[in-house]
Amino acid sequence: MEQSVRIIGAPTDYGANRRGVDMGPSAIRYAGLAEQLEAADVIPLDVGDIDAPRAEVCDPDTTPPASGNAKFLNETEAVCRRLADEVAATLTEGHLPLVLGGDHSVAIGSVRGSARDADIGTVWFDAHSDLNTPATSPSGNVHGMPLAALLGIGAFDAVEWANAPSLREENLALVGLRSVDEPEKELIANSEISVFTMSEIDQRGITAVTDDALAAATDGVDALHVSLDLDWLDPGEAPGVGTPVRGGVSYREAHAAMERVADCGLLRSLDLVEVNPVLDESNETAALATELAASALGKRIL
Ligand code: 6HN
Ligand code: MN
Ligand code: MN
Ligand code: MN
Repeated sequence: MEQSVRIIGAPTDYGANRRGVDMGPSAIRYAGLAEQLEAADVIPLDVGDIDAPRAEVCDPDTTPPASGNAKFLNETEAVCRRLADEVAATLTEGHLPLVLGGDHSVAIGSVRGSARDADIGTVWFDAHSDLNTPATSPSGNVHGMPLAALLGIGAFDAVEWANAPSLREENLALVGLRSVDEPEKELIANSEISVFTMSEIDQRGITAVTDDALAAATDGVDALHVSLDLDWLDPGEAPGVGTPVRGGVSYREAHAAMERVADCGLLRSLDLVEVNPVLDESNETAALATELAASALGKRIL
């Protein structure tokens, strides 16, 4: 039976300081997502976007956490709850959920939904480690915090909805890091999270590193969630992101990694996040996102 993939837009920018990432789902669809998925021999279905009120009509400071700073937490919670329900329902109906961000805070919802009826591991392809808590965040932007929420650690204890662990440290692997805040470094050093920096990719190659990340994430679990932040790639390849960091993976390395994801055979759910068409050049970052999704879902050159 052919795999069907349900596209779910999560048009948020609450978690990032940049207006424009809320237009990511439109940009990725416009870049030809459905055609790319067909080229991967999967059936694209589209449920449209999760309801997300515009940031201009919301108050960033409602219900701040007991300690620290986390902006738009009410709105982030509402969107992530809706998204988790949609992802879980999609899986129950036999489709693979493909979530289009929006900023990376939406992964709190997609991972929670994917983990509802299965024991999952996650590979996080990103320039950043996204392990801040409201207490450690330098920005107050929740897109820098989703992994802390999903692991149920730190000051998220004060925010009840965010503190429902959906992942275990030993089944979480981060690939492509090159921007890690000091408190995140400390957290990583005292954790069982598998971490692969750009330096390790330089030394060992993308295929070996990705295979190690997949092995760690899937050890002893049922299935795999992949979260792909487009700022994982070098800004020369993916300029349309809000927090670019030089020295990321190349076009071909990114495809090679996604091909390993497909080959592992355990992919259950996928995020494409942080595409910002306002900062992009001719929608090329959105187009790249569609291509990488196709590779992760099995598209091959021959
Ligand atoms: N992202 N570490 C920085 C912060 O504000 O916490 C940047 C986070 C970027 C998050 O790109 O998904
Ligand atoms: Mn991220
Ligand atoms: Mn990032
Ligand atoms: Mn385990």
